[in-house]
Amino acid sequence: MTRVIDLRSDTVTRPSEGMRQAMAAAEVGDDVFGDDPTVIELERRAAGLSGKAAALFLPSGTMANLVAVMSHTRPGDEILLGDQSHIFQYELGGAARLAGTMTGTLTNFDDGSLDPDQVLAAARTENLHSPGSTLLCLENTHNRCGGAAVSKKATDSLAEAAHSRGLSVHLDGARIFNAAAALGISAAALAENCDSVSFCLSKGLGCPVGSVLCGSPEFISIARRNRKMLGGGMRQAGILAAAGIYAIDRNLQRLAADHENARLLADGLRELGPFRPNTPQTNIVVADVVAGRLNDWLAAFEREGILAVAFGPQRMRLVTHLDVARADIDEALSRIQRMIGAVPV
Ligand code: TLP
Repeated sequence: MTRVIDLRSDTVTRPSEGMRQAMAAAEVGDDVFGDDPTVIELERRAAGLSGKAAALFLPSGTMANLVAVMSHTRPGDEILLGDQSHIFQYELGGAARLAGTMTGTLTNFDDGSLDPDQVLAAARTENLHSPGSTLLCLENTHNRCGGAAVSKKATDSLAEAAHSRGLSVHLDGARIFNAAAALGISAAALAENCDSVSFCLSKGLGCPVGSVLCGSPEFISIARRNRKMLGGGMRQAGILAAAGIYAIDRNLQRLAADHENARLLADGLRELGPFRPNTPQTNIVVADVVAGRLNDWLAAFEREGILAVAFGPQRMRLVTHLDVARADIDEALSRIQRMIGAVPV
């Protein structure tokens, strides 16, 4: 049987044998009572990695962002965010529906950043007629911008603009360690001027589940209440946190290999002709289909055991990760080469 090369997302990684053993052996308590030692240890490490004083373990990146928005704002406030951001595009409007905030979108540049002048122009002071803008949300790496790693300089100037108008700053750092690896800088430095940062354990780090939200102790104690309200209080969560600790110890250092594989994949796709891929900075390849129909290509990929997702009317996304080796990239490219001619263009 053809081996499936699953490039739909870095969320598809399966926990390794070592990770499963660490989970099975985890010491646990009841995290809602605050006495699960493994969760406490994961939160301590996450705080250290992000350069913040406290951290909170959550089931998903979506909940981490929602809890961050809820904890920084009051219902009726406006949050400013990029029009291509995950919070705006892919979180079912939770910021509006569940946090009661209004979204003010700013145009994302292709490099994933925003214009600090647009932040200054858009930030509103509450008055008899207008809501007040109280939060700016940033994203790094930027998913829809092809995994762009946003520089510290760009992040800092956006945070400075937001702070000058009294807004807090939340960084959706679902893949912040990919950004850190690509830029050769620590995640803590990237998030230094953001008031909170979240990151996912279940993407490039290879855990089955889990995200962490980091910030000041005061912010995290508000976030803990909001997590509980949303049903995200977990009990013997140390079993999941153990996977996170294992991933921080073993899988954080290898992300550059995924970036190298993404570059090889993009280079190979470009040479084949029907695709116009980005030049990936991290582990996300977005490729415009310039000959043939996207759905025909995706169906042909699937028949040949290559899984990718649609990312626009004529655009596909392919993501490299822990369970995809260099040899799989070569294999995927040779399978795609064999399809040329079979897919109508
Ligand atoms: N992104 C998923 C899909 O939802 C698109 C993916 O496959 O990339 N922030 C960013 C920047 C993300 O890319 C994601 C997941 C999240 C937050 C949400 O994380 P989860 O899936 O844990 O809720």
